[in-house]
Amino acid sequence: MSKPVFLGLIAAMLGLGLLAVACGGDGNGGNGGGDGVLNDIAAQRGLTPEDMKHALQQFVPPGKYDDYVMFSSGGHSGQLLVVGMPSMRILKQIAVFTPEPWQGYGYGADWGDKVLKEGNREGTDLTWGDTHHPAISETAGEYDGRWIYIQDRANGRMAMIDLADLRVKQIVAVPNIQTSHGGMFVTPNSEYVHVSSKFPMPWPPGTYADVSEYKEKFRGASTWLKIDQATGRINLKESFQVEIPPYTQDLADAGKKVSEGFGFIGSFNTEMATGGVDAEGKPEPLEAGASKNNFDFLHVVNWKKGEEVVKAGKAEEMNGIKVIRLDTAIKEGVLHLIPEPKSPHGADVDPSGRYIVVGGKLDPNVTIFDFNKVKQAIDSKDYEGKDVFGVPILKFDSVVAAQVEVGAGPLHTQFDSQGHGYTSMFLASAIAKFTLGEDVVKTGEEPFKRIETIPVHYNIGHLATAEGDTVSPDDNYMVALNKWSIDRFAPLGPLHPQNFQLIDLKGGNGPMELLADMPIGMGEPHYTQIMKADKLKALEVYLPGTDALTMERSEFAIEAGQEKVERDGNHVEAWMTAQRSHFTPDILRVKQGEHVMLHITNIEQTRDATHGFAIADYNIQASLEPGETATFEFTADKPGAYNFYCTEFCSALHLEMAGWLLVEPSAAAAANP
Ligand code: RUQ
Ligand code: CUA
Repeated sequence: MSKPVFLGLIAAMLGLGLLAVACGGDGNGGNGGGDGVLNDIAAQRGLTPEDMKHALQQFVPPGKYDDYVMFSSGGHSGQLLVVGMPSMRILKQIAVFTPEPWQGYGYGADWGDKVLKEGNREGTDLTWGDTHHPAISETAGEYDGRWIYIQDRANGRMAMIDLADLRVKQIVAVPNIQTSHGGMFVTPNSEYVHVSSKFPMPWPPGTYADVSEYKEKFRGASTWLKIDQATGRINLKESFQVEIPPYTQDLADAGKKVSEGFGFIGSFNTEMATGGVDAEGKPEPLEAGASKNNFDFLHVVNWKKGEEVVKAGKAEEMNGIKVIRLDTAIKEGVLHLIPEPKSPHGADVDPSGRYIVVGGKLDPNVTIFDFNKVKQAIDSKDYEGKDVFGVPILKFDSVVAAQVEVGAGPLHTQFDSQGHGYTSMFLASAIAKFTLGEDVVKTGEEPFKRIETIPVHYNIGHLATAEGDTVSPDDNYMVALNKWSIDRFAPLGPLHPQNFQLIDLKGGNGPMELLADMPIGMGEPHYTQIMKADKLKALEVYLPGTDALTMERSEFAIEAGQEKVERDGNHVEAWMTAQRSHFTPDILRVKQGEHVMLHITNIEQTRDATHGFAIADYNIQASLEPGETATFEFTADKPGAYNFYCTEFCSALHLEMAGWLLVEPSAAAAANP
């Protein structure tokens, strides 16, 4: 909603008698006019004028679109959520790592089966993921609405979703890592999407080591996955990794503008604790061992230099990806460390690219590093020493810009375009707003100062401003992603939903104001990116005969009238069409044990004319979007007369859109029923 319209609405609302409510009058003086109606509703529902104002700020009338789309991770659901903002309505769940029946993902159609299968590391059979940090592709540091990437925190994988049709096209098991955390982020022109390991694993990968040899044998990796500019897919051959020490690598962000070409990865557990017992044999819980040091390390990775090192042939191929080994990374100046206090978590780069804000979970300050100083220190080799692996450490005092006391448990920081940072505080259940350096503060406020704090409900993890990870954030909305909801919703059993809260930023001029709660009852919606809705330019229908995986015409696509069934020995292959309200052919006769391939083209070109395809007892269910061709392949091992039907309510005769798969029992089965 544009500002003048919004202000007009508020003025109209106030004119309609809400001021009278605020003043204790009844506002019902009219003779049945609109003023009385609004006041009656407010009185009946126990709403304050503030509630009414917030409702108007968030309201999107029926049939109107939201200003923004939020792409939110679906946490343990393994999926990606699309939420409209400011209405905070879930618009869609996109299947990513977990089979999803509505979209027919992982239930027999070739698109999903191929993506899920190819995304499995050798020897694994995963059917879920923990979606964590989504990253929209960027051009010149702005979200460009082409693709979105998201990682599987649990299994060290990542997925690419094409925003042309909002379907996942590729899952990559990232080599040489087991769990993932830092990133995903894309570089400002989508050259790479980055993901790093969370917990280190024995290296070289494929070997076994006990955690008693943690320091010597375990390693992490910072992974730079090359994005194919035509398709958005990852090209592993042109990707590379940087081997990093066995600290627990944490949040990461891409340099931009002045810091373009660099990536920043926080870490904790530089103590390299593993749980179990300490050096003297006394029990030492992992979290205690990992929180002893006053400083951990922010990793500074020069990815442009990394590219050169790979080009110069100084990287080793390991499991299908080029790896810059740790000693090479040190020698070539690809990796530097900066001390960061105390059990740090978020590492976020501001829109100017100059400031890197780090939140230390056990420190009430955010620490703000100045990239200009970092660059200078690297160039002049102004080191305080090296870590135990020989990685040079920059001097904290020569690269820090400021520390700002924000409150208890600072985690993540987002930004507006006015030179403010907003930091989530898990322990304080609040967001603090502060100023960055005077070169970016546009409001005349004193630099590096806390301005205000707003409580959230409760225990916030990430937060996101509109267009928040770009070089030009919008200053209107922020969403708090709260881990706990406690008493905010009806009692739903011991497992509570999590809570998104919509906050009004008022153009960066504050005070911040809480507008709405939104329960999320599926997994932990971990992080979100919020993009202007008009950047989403999705297809309305596919071109006739499109294979949703390749986005090209399927070799199995047919037009109406070309339907056929062919047999070759034990193999039955059918080319079918789906159109309101009929499958052609609608009777398929096969013999028990035969290998069956069905190619079904939805020959519709009408918006929203989706058909489903399900066969009883065969665990087959697909969604065939207008124009799509999909293939199903199975062995007709269960004899019987099976009904197949369209699972999408597509037409008045949708219930009649059905047919038969007749599986004639084999002689042996018939003789021995
Ligand atoms: S980070 S727990 Cu996004 Cu706060 Cu992973
Ligand atoms: Cu096609 Cu229902």
